[in-house]
Amino acid sequence: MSLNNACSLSFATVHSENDHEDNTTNLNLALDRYKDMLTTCPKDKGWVNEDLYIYKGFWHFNFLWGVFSLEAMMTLQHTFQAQPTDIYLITLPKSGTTWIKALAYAIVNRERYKNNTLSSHPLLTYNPHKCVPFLETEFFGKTSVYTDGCLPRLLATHIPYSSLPQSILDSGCRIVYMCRNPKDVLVSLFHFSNKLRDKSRCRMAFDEAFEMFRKGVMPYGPYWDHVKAYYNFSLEHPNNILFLTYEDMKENTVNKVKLLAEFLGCAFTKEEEARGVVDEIVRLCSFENLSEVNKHGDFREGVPNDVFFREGKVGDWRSHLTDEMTKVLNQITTEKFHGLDISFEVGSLERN
Ligand code: PAP
Repeated sequence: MSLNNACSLSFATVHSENDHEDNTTNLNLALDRYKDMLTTCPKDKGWVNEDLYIYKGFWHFNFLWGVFSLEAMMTLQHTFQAQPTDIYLITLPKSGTTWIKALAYAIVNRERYKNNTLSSHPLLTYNPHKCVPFLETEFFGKTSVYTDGCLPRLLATHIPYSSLPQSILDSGCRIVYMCRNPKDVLVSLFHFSNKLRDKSRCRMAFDEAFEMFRKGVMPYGPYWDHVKAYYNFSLEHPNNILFLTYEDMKENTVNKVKLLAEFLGCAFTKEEEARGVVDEIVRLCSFENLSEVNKHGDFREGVPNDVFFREGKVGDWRSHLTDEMTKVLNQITTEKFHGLDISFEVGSLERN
């Protein structure tokens, strides 16, 4: 990969120029089914302001941030053309999305900003979510915003494995999956949701949040099914997908950042390491730095930049969950992850 061509805030058309007729037919059928489904499928009032709907066993927004996100996801399944050079950052919400976006963006674009990191790096001005768009919301429907034709395309998504556009799986592109201890995901989602709730909707109690999470009701959840499907995919395709945990990234940031760069095809050279480039990227993307940069302003209407930065710690669940709640979530995790080498103890993913 040539770092000189790395991508800055790059969007390109979602629709392939050679959209096949079959795809159009399949898409129309899927969208018809979707319209029927919306009237009958299980739905839940959700965590923030939007209802969640079940699609293929996972909970989804129908409408989010100005996009019909379920419809967008279905459309993407039939029309999106991944490229072998693409990089996809996949997470469940509250699992380290903002951080991994910042890190991947800084790594892939480091040549571009090497002379002005301290003053005008985009991450010192823009929320990482602006630098790396979400496939299903920010990217969908855009045709030429920020198009500068550079490669690789760096995109993020929360879409579950079973609904990922097939072209992403077939293209052989790189996927980074980051997951986090479910108990910390629950706590993070609880605070995030309460901050974003409309004034007309009262704050959610932690008991209520726990109950929803336990039942699997969270955007793009159930948590366990999302993680497990990508974990299994990573076992089958170890060269295409890097499976990371937030906990490991937190504990071994420098090593994991080097590993990430290597996986993304742009390993740090000895000379870069000696110049302190790795440390600089770690500092640039640190919670301390990014939370300061994003103290003010809005990511979009009703979504302040600072809502993506709260504590940035491992283990905050200890100050929220009762012993009984801990027992219940531990038990579900043990059962669901039985036979899988997934643990949120630091250093547990030795194969990485
Ligand atoms: P999203 O899916 O809505 O984008 P996401 O970024 O995955 O959210 O998760 C937010 C969590 O990551 C927050 O965790 P907390 O609520 O437990 O504090 C947030 O503080 C944390 N976070 C954001 N940026 C960073 C960072 N640079 N380093 C470490 N943690 C971070």
